[in-house]
Amino acid sequence: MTRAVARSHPNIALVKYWGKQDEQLILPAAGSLSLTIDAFPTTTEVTLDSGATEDTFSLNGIPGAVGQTARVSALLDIVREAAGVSTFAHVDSVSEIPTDAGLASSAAGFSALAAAAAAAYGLDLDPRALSRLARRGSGSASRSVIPGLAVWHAGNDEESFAEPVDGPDVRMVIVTLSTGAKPVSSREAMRICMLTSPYYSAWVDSTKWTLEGALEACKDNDFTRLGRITELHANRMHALIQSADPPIRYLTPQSVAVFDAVAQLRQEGRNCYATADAGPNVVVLTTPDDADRVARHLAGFGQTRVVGAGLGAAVIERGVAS
Ligand code: 2P0
Repeated sequence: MTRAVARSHPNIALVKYWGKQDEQLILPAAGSLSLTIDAFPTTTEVTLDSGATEDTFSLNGIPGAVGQTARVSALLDIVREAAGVSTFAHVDSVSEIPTDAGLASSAAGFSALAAAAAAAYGLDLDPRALSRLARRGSGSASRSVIPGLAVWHAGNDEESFAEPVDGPDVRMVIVTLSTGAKPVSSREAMRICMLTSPYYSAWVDSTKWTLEGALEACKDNDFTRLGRITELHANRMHALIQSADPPIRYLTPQSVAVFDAVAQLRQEGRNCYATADAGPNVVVLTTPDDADRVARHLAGFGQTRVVGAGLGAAVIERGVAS
């Protein structure tokens, strides 16, 4: 039985992905920019089993829920079709990230799965093709294939992949306020925003030029501009989310308090800007010089962890299972 093991890390978006132009192919309505981080990896083993009558999936040793397993199986179907192989597989993942805490667990999960499945089924994919494959599992997973800063392009199926971006050396302080499950999944919340918010088209249009500004800031090595854009874009995404009907709110009073504390730290001369994904936790973009001080200052709000740029998805073992 052929097997492969791959590891991948989560990414945190500086310019957010929130909305699709094609739900089937997972094509984003606009491009986005993220940092793949060097913490909370997911390690996934894919083992082909010629005797199996269906795919199986476990996460941290626990059999996946029906919906989770179906999403894993759907990605394996794409790989099987490309490889011309019909064998089912066992997929076993170990995630060091708190699932559904709003820390993009699906990005590390589906990029590790894409890399391991491609290797196990014998597909030789370059990073661009691997990013496109990971995208089919979860949009943000396209970016976790890439190390460090990555831009994920909007476009058609061929054009929509992530690739590396040069930019300033940054750190992030992850402020974990809650590890509980979020009230509405990102996928569902994006759909509700698209269908009901009067601001949705303005969000998509403005994200296009926000991304252009962020890429210019990266090119110019301009941390301050990149940071300002990061915080602005997070605030705009959460404003959009709160404008949906029924409204969705991921940020808690605690999250808002961290945003205020970050603004206060800036007034005191620290280089730091806040962002938050589909959950209450806050991530602070900062510089190598300021990271420890920012983390110390925010420790009263929750658990803090300083992270930097991490590796992209990689196969770490391959072979024949016993
Ligand atoms: C991002 N998020 O850019 C944004 C910000 C959450 C908030 O990408 O439907 O789990 O699987 O493509 O990838 C979460 O979206 O959604 C996400 P699907 P995904 O990081």
